Amino acid sequence: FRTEAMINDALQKDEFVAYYQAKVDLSSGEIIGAEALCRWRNGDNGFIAPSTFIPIAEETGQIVHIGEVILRSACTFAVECNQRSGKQFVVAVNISARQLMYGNFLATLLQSLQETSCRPEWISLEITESLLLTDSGMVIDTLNSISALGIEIAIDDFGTGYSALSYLCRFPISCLKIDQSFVRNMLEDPQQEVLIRTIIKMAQGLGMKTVAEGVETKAIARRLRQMGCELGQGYLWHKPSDADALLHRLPSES
Ligand code: G
Ligand code: G
Ligand code: MN
Ligand code: NA
Repeated sequence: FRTEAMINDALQKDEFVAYYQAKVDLSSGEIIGAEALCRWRNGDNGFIAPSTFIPIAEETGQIVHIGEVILRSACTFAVECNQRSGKQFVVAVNISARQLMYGNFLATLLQSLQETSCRPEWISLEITESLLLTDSGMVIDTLNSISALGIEIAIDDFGTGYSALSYLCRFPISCLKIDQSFVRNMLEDPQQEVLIRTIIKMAQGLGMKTVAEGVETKAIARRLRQMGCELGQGYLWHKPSDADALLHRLPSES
């Protein structure tokens, strides 16, 4: 299988890099964190988007190794951002089911934190609803251990999966990321707005935060803030960039 061999080759050549997209506090407009997004820097083909290789890497199990690279980069970046800004800055890492179920994820996580001197509170994890469908005791145990370390767990693309809402109470979830498909047309489509309003209400009732994804206009950001959404992410503020470009946008403490 050609792509599997190419991914192995890329792992060997260190071609997987983390890009970062800012997360913004909708009340203050400040950048308070970032999401790590994997990019494949391929010599012949330029940048290859995750949608083309992540699904394959999940099938082959190579996502475990790619994930380790991204997690390590995210920890290093979190330390740099916290040092520069002097305020808590949280870097979110996407974790797929395969990583949690087949890698020794907790050990990998602890090792990355330790070797980079990153505090657990500086990292958060984004998981998908489909992971919670597995309902395995092992997944719940691992997520509980991660949460006990002080690492927040968010549901990515919330509202687009198939799982029951009851999982929100069974797993240690502290944040819902509202999928960009709801956000994009919210000002033109009253029904989308109702969905967003309801997600925010539910999150508030359960003591969870909300992050809106795919925010591209000031009008949308303003409306989301009025609705009680805490955080936003989108091209309005920042397109995913390399670590240095985002680091230098942060106000420096000294
Ligand atoms: O940045 P971009 O829109 O290309 O990312 C598309 C999707 O790829 C993200 O929403 C996320 O679900 C997935 N993705 C990006 N980086 C990672 C990663 O490091 N690990 C995993 N498991 N998925 C990622
Ligand atoms: O983790 P997740 O699959 O949600 O990753 C978000 C994806 O959405 C990334 O690939 C990122 O490049 C993309 N993205 C982030 N902000 C915006 C935005 O404002 N508009 C659009 N169209 N895409 C965005
Ligand atoms: Mn994500
Ligand atoms: Na998402």
